[in-house]
Formats: sequence, C-alpha cells, structure tokens
Amino acid sequence: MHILVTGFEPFDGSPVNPSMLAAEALAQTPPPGLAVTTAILPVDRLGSPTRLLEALQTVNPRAVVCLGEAGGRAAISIERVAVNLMDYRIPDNRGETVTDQPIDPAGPAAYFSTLPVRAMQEAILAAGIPAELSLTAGAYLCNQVMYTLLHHLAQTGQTIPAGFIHLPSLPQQAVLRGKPMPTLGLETILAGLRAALAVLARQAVL
Ligand code: PCA
Repeated sequence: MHILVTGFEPFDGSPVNPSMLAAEALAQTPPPGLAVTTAILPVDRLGSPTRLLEALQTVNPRAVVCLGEAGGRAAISIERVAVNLMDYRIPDNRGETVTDQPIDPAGPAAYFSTLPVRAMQEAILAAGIPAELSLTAGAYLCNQVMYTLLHHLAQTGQTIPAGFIHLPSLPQQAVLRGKPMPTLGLETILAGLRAALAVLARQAVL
C-alpha cells in the first residue's frame, strides 16, 4: 500500500522540525506492508498547499498522513478536525501573517479527519507511547494543510484515509530554547508513528 507522508521544514527560529525528520525516516524505513513517499512542505502560506497538491498528483497515494510540530504538546496528537480559518500566531517563513481569513471562502466550515483516529491512538498507546486525540490543529499552517488536503479530496471525490498528526518538540529543541518544555525523542516518535501507520496497513488488507 502506497502512502504519502508529509513533514514541514523548520520554523519559528528552530533549526529542526521533528515532522521533517520523522517523515524522512519513515520513507527510508517504512513500516511493514507500506511504501512511503515523503514531501517536505515549506512553512509558507502559498507554498505549502501548492507543494501538497503537487505531491498528491505525483504520488496518487492510497492514504495521506501529514505531520507537523506542536511545541508544548506532550503526546503524539492525532487531529480530529480542520477548520476553514487562518489566524496566524506568528508570521510564516516568508514573513507573512494572516488574521481572521478563511482558507477557502467558498469551502465548508470544517472537515473531520478520515484517518482511523481512535484506532491509531490506541495503537500508539499500546506501543507504550503517549498519544491523544486533539480537537484543534490550530489556525496556522498545519491546520491549513489539513484543511486543504481534506477539501481537495472531497472535491475530487477521493475517499482515501487522510489527516494530520502533530508531534511534540524534540529534546534538543528544548535545550536550544533554554526553558523546560514537553518533548519526545525522535526514536520514540518514530515508534509511535510506525504503530499508527500499521493500522492503515492492517485495514487495507481487510
Ligand atoms: N507546525 C506548525 C506549522 C509547521 C509545523 O511543523 C503548525 O502547527 O501549524
């Protein structure tokens, strides 16, 4: 089963983004039963949706899992819903800030993830790794990518599982920030994501 996994480039002054490192590692060593193609998205209002849609066209995947970093969260956080809103807390990597704007003025207010979110959470927890279901992906680029993904699939009549998973920051990012914050090591994040993606592989076989 061929899936697309996206990550984001670093942002907010950090030299790394766990989502980029995790997406690249998953492509190199995919979970059993899956072939993983990775796309790294820019943290850029226009560039990230464009790059995502290009990757969808090129890869034609059977499922899509987008990854991003959520600094301050302590668990792998499976997003349930994307909202039609851009309200940036900080500028994007091109210095642009968007406030109180819809992603698509003609689009619906929100989309639910079509990933098996509960089964994925349970699989991660069963691997001994903290995981939670989240009701908000924020109103920044991660939410925008999740909304763009689900809106595009809905409009093109594709019923493949698709959604977004937020990752905690890495320990080295907490060290660089110089203040205590929740983190998970990359190996732990990867073990959790492998357990979550294995759910997709199992469901595809059923
Ligand atoms: N996290 C940001 C955008 C890029 C990333 O990794 C977010 O949560 O919107």
